[in-house]
Amino acid sequence: MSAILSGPAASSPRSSRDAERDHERDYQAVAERLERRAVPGTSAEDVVEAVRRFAVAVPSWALVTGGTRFGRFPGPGEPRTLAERLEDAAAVHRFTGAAPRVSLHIPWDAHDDAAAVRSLAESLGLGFDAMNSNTFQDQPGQRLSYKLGSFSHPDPGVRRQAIAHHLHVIEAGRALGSQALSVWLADGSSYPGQIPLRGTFDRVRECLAEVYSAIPSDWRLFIEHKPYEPAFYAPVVPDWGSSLLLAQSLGDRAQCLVDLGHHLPNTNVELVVARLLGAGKLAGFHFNDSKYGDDDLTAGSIKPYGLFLVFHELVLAEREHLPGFRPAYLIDQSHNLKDPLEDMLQTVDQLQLAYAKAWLVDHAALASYQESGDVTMAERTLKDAFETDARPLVAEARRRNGAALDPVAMFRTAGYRAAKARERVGGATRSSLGVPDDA
Ligand code: LRH
Ligand code: MN
Repeated sequence: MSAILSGPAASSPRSSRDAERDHERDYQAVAERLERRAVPGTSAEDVVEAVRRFAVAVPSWALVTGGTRFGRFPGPGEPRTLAERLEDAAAVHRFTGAAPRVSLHIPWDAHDDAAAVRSLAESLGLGFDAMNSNTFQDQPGQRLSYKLGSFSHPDPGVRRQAIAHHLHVIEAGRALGSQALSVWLADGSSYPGQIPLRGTFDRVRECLAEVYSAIPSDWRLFIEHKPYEPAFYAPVVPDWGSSLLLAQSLGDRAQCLVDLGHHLPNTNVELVVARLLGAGKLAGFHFNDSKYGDDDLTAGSIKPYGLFLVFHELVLAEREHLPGFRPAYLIDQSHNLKDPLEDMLQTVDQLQLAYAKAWLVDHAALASYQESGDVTMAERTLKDAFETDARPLVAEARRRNGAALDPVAMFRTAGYRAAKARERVGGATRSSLGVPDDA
């Protein structure tokens, strides 16, 4: 598979041969510069092979237009069923070579024939990553409401119902070959005095302990913190500290998942990552970007240096073979304006790029400047990697993985969306968040 356009700015489409030749020249240029730089472990070949191993899971819920409470503007040809969502997830892998797994959300991806879903996924070259539970919405016919919480709810009946839901999600995941349960709770309060701040946390710990005891021995439990929304005063799990307390109280296979958008403005997220890595409790990530709140924008679109600094902490841990280092890389975005698949392709590209740049860091020099207190040179060493144009390295990694030099260009040239628009006629696509269509 080869790109037609070389570089997003290209005004007129170029033949794939032209694009290939441009790519080879760009690759040679950066390979020559890295050779001259002669930093062990950071040659073009080293970085390309590292990026070839990088993989991220696609969230099923971001394959349709998301929307906000003010509206949703879906486009033509969006997936209407789990099968069509798997088809589109497979397209992300085909165009990028780096998205071999999909992460499902129950009941948004509820299905009654797991064997059929599993064999369809396998036929599409896809596996299943973490399963996501949902006690932040009431389902039709649900006996007890989660309006005032789930695991923290004052009514033990609601807590039991929420535990039963999680056991159901584990069963669904076991049948699909998933090995992780990811739990984000909307539990919390919007007014002072509404809930007992310690009691609700204790209830959550007790319920999570029951769920933890039910996960298969080769599974992990991911706990996701969030500083606000829909609770606008005191979420029960607002920050990494609360998540870490829970994970440490549950056991080794309970860890903390970092959704990049779940931090108050100006939070040093890479520092949070370093703390969780140091505690051996980093589950992994929900990658996205944000300017203000949980905006769920394209990763790297607002704070690319911040994303690089997160990957710098991850590559440090990977190179040190940090014990227990097995981060799950997942995307969690809500695509409101762009084509959901184009947004996903851009996202995977940005993650590959941040990872490649983190591999380019001259770690030995950085460590020596840090030890000698040479602040300027320590910072410059990081910036040198970040400011290196690693795009040809990432494109080359994709090419060697049988994917596109430029996934978005290939997606457009292939006319994937137009073909789906012709195929997928009728039957509403509904946003997972139940946002009404403005179409
Ligand atoms: C909560 C969250 C969580 C998902 C949901 C779709 O904001 O990040 O990870 O379950 O988005
Ligand atoms: Mn998330």
